[in-house]
Amino acid sequence: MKQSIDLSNQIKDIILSNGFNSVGISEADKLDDSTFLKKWISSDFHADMAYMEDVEKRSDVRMINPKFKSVISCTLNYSSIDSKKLSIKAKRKGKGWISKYALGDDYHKVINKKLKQIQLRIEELYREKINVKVYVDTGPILERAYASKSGLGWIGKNSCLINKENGSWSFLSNILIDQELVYDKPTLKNLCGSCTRCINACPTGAIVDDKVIDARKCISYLTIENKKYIKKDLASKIRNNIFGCDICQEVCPWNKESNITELNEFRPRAEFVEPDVQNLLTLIEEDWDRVKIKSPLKRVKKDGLVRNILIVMGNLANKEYLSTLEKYLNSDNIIHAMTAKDSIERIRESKVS
Ligand code: B12
Ligand code: SF4
Ligand code: SF4
Repeated sequence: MKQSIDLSNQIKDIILSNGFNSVGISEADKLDDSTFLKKWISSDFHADMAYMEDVEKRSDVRMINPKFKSVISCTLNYSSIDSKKLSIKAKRKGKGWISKYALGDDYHKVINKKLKQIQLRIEELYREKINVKVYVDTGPILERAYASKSGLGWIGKNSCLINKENGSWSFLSNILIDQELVYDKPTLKNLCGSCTRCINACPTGAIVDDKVIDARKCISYLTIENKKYIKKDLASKIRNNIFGCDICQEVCPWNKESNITELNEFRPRAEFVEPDVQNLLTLIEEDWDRVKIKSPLKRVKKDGLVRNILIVMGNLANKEYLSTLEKYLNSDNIIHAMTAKDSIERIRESKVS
């Protein structure tokens, strides 16, 4: 037991010394949350993210490898701008919004690199060869549920993992290991209380129940994962969100005083902070090969971003955008042409939410 305590503490020290904000350890067994995931899938809330359907694997890491005994969950703060900067304020100034998590370098690469270094150091702690696997949104793991189980926070009504000290602006990642460690106590206290700010603020009504998101309505899904045409009604509710959506976290009282990350890689690129949508469109059309380097924005591809900016132009209801939108009416890209037509109508009618 003593050895296990020492090793658990040494592993935690390694992780924290690599810049992570918190770390917790839980036993690798079946998560109670599998019932919620099952229900979520059967309600079609996962839209066309078919990879989510492997419920058994996502709720029990031993399905990845039966040898795994411990799940080490880590959080890393990504908030890189003043917490007073909000998407809603940017909209009032006629500006667009790119989610805070996407302002710097792609977190998958940044965190994976850190985790690989940590993996080497953990392996060095053991005399015999051990099995270690690292994940940051890169495998079938219910990351929020494991993080909560290892005491790193509670799952809020907006379904995000919230920590008393750091709020919810943090990425989650996991290290699976075939060694028994000392397990932390789960976070049992949910500090949302009677608050419903996130539910009330969601422009599309995507938070359909406590902790339940209908991805088909979620702006984050619509602007990142979905590459299709977005119908006019739904598009008009996307507000000024060009990539992802921060609204249900911006309104959360636990994020009021969030710390700014010290990580260089997450430093915001000036062109993405409260962007002028016309300038951003020009940048993406003319300089995409440079813009996409290391950026999470490349997930939606150039065509997806252009579609999103055309939607936002319509939502900002600025008549100055009409001439730009008219140029897209004859675009070979049918989604751009349809989106531009809708946005022109919206600006002319000025019916925006
Ligand atoms: C698919 C996915 C999405 C989808 C679906 C979101 C969703 N809420 O399910 C979309 C594209 C919409 C999305 C959006 C975002 N995502 Co996302 N996403 C994921 C991914 C890949 C899987 C999530 C998942 O399994 N969803 C299925 C649902 C059922 O599971 P869950 O969200 O974990 O919810 C659990 C609880 O709510 C609980 N539960 C459900 N119902 C009930 C009811 C009761 C009574 C109880 C007790 C519990 C309970 O059970 C669920 C399973 O454990 C994870 C990475 C990962 N591998 O986990 C990242 C992840 C969740 N996303 C993340 C982020 C940052 C975002 C965005 C903030 C990005 C943005 N700014 O646009 C938004 C936030 C939107 C939101 N409010 O959730 C982070 C969250 C970090 C955090 N602190 O919570 C993760 C963990 C990625 C990472 N590695 O950091 N995402
Ligand atoms: S990310 Fe935006 S659209 Fe999705 S649930 Fe939160 S507020 Fe609603
Ligand atoms: S806004 Fe309120 S209800 Fe929503 S997650 Fe934050 S504390 Fe919980």
